[in-house]
Amino acid sequence: MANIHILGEGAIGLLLAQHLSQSHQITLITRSKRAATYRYQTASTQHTIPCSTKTLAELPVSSIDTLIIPVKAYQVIEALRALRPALSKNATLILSHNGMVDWSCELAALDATQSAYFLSTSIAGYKVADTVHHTGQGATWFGPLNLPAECHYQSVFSQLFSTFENAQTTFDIMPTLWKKLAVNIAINPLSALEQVTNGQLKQPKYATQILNLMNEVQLVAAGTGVTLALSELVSLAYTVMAQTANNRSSMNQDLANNRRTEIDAMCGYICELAAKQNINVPFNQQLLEEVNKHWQLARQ
Ligand code: KPL
Repeated sequence: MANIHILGEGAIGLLLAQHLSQSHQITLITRSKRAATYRYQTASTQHTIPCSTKTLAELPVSSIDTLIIPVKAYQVIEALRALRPALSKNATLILSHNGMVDWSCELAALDATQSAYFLSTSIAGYKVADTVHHTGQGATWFGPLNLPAECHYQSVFSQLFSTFENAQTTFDIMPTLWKKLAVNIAINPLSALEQVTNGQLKQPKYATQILNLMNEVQLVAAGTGVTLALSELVSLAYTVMAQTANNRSSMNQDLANNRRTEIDAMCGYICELAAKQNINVPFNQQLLEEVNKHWQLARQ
């Protein structure tokens, strides 16, 4: 039984906590000290998630053996910097976020004995107060991000995630991150702007826009040396829409609750790379602008 620390108390963090608590000890790292009882709910079951909590200030130096960071894309770098001193010499670090974030400097700063992995998951859920509602399984991929992780990723996966539904390992996680990016670009901004569930995006009226978005992702990915088939991206997006049909995407929930969105790490990332490659990406550009405009208006 490992002692696993999970940063934050977001929906994905709580879903991971629920799953991992079946065979491990879970500590949630929370922003402030409070005695909360976190609950897990599906259509047929509801129970308390067995876990303890600690704030960052309560974590001794070099005390964490396994750390999962399932936070928003715009929180990842700050989290890595804040938590690095708390990692033990042989720590296992697992990143899991939507969109693309350049964490290369932070990973390079890890000790040569500390392993870093990525968990890419389209498991779906949402949180109301301290209850996480599990609404869709999606698919999960796990792979190494640095040299020490390359030796151990299969055994870390068996220890932590092999009992996850639809979970697999991959040695080369980058194409997986691109595919997840594509899925999020197909689903999140449109579902947020239209205020529809993921499943409602299967309506024919959205098909051309989704195809054009996927085409732009494919072109930009190719410019970075990642070859992806357009048909695969489109069919993946529709598979995730079906697997998470009743779910409101994270961006849908963020925009509806006037919270900052991850659009910069999704369409914004595509626009940034496209500019460097001299490629036009009007469909990603339009969604980037619309979502940001929406959020700016909500903040006023
Ligand atoms: O990752 C997701 C999100 O909401 O951010 C999907 C896969 C779209 C599930 O809702």
